[in-house]
Amino acid sequence: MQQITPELRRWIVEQASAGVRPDDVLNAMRQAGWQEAVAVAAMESALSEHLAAKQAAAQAASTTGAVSAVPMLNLVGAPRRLDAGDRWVDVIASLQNPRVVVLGNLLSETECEALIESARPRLARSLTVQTQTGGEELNPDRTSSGMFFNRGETPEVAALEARIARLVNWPVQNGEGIQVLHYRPGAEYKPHYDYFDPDEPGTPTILRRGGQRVATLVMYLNEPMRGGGTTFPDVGLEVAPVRGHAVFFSYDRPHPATRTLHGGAPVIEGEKWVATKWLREREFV
Ligand code: PD2
Ligand code: ZN
Repeated sequence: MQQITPELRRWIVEQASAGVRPDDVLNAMRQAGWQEAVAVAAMESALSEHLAAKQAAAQAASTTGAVSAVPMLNLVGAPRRLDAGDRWVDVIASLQNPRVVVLGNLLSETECEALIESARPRLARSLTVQTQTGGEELNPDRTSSGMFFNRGETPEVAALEARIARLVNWPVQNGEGIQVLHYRPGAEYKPHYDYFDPDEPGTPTILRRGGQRVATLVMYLNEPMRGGGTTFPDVGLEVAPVRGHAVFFSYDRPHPATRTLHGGAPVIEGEKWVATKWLREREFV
């Protein structure tokens, strides 16, 4: 009786992956001198083993929460500026791992002022999503105050959302409403991840509204005199808060291996205003 060798198994999987029909694979094996029964048995075991391995890999990906695509700026060819539809946006710096891009001229001075003034009367002490329950809570690590705009709430907000969508190649519908945050001297946002911790009991409830967060854009609306940078402690990076600039970062799975730990450093002098846009895997409802 002929033996099914590892080489034969590999060859069978290669043929099947290349789209060769099972009958043609069998014929080729017969012509190469394999007995009919051995050829059939080899086909069945090689292909079922291959399928099981593929299913295990897919399962592993789904338990780590990995996503197949994330928002991305098109930096192919190292452009100095990017066409964001109604505005050219400057590329100031980028990092591959974690994926971080610093942008200039994303917002005009007038837009920054308008966002601050329309947010100001609606500010309340910032809450964070409570992953224990899916609700919201006061968080001592986050001493800013803030508010959310609804998506498309004003023509200015809608224009900014369309600009961001074009820039990062991600649908407007997948974005949460823009959040505006205000930090006074001493206020900070201690290092954290923006994705929802898959191990927390409230996370499945949060994910029903559009899946995981996969990217963040923090936009600077003014300039504190000192302090208030956005820090990435895993890589020792600090982005200075410059009016109209923004920092984009993405994460393809909800895991510290993405190195997207980041925080808002304490404001030392002056005040700090930012607008944050979080992007979800799917339509945010
Ligand atoms: O205000 C910031 O710099 C900052 C830092 C970290 C904002 C956020 N995270 C956020 O809104 O998630
Ligand atoms: Zn954050």
